[in-house]
Amino acid sequence: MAKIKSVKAREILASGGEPSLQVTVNLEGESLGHAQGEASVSYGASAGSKEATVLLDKDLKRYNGKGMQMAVEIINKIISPAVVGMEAGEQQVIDKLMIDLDGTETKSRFGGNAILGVSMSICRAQANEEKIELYEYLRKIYDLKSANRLPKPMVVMIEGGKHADNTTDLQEYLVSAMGNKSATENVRMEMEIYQALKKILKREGLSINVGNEGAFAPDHIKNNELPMQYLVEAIKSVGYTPGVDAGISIDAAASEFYDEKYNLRIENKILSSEELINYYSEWIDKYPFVSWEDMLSEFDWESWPKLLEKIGGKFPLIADDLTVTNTKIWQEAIDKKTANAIIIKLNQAGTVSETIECCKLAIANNFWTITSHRGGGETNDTFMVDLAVAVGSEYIKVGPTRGERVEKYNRLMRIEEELNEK
Ligand code: 2PG
Ligand code: MG
Repeated sequence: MAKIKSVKAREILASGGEPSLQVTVNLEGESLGHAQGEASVSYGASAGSKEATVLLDKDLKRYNGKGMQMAVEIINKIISPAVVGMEAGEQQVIDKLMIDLDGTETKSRFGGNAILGVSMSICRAQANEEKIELYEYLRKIYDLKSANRLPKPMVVMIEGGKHADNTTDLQEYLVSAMGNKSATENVRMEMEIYQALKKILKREGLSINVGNEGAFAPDHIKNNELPMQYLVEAIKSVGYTPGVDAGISIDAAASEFYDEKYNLRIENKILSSEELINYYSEWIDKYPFVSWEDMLSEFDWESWPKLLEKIGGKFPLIADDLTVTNTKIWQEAIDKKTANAIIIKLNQAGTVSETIECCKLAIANNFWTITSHRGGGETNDTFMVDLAVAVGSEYIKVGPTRGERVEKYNRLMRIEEELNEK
């Protein structure tokens, strides 16, 4: 056992060039050479309304009000004195203490960003102290029984919505690996498909500039269905079979185009929930889908069960903005037959312990977890990959290019290498 010696936070830059937080934790035990843990926190561009709060400074003279100096102060002056001296191995106790000290439903006092930064870095410090990999440590302390099956990549290939300008209304079109290939082979396949897609978009006269997540963000694409045709063509063009080697996933992030009705801007259509469900339904048997995510708004709960019924068990309907990695809301979603898979994002929950509790609820119900990156404010931290391995996520959802994204796939392949050497 080792006690926490110091906790120190600082402002860093996240992928969009705006601030985020990094936290460094040192443990006592000089003789063992001071284990240290460091973590940085990501945040989203199209966040769900019930996510843990991202505490921002609101000082308009710095970073347009998006600085995180207040969160840094809270960590250094309030959280640090409270946790220094505690056993770093008592992750659940430490997380609970921070939740109680904050005392609000959405961590609005300390900020979910502040609390999570401390939670993740303590976790890493103790894993380092025990000289085991982070995913092994998570399995150990949360008693996770998942096999050494690695998550498959779900790669954002085309992005629109809030992640790019003048492109699709739906936020993400993804290629999800299928079958039993190794993680490394899955990554290779995905990247070959990505490169093939580039050629197809060029041929179509569409831009190959990329959006927030490193996926293509073609300007002025004619409708919301075309990307799926391009993805199927791209999969085939490099010798893979759609529906066997790789399928298609969509994240509509529909809350972003909902205001009592759904506004499909690029098609000049304003649809009721029922009309949108019918619009989507025509795609069900037309494309090799692996999953659909947030096809309806988080403010349109009643319509979700209808869509789930339409899908009829052909593939899972994933909740993200709807359930925001929150065990209580996820339980409600399960009870009301609203969704049957969940996106997992550490910063939506705000502590490692709550994130894993939410995963456990999915595991107990035999539902997929899909551990995910964030849109606008991602960092180079790869904690989410270890988390996905520890809880046995079916997929990790991450963009295909840009350093902060490929870092996740590199970590996945590294874990595979380590497991193979065992
Ligand atoms: C999503 C994510 C990640 P954001 O909606 O699933 O792709 O986007 O982080 O902007 O919420
Ligand atoms: Mg989403």
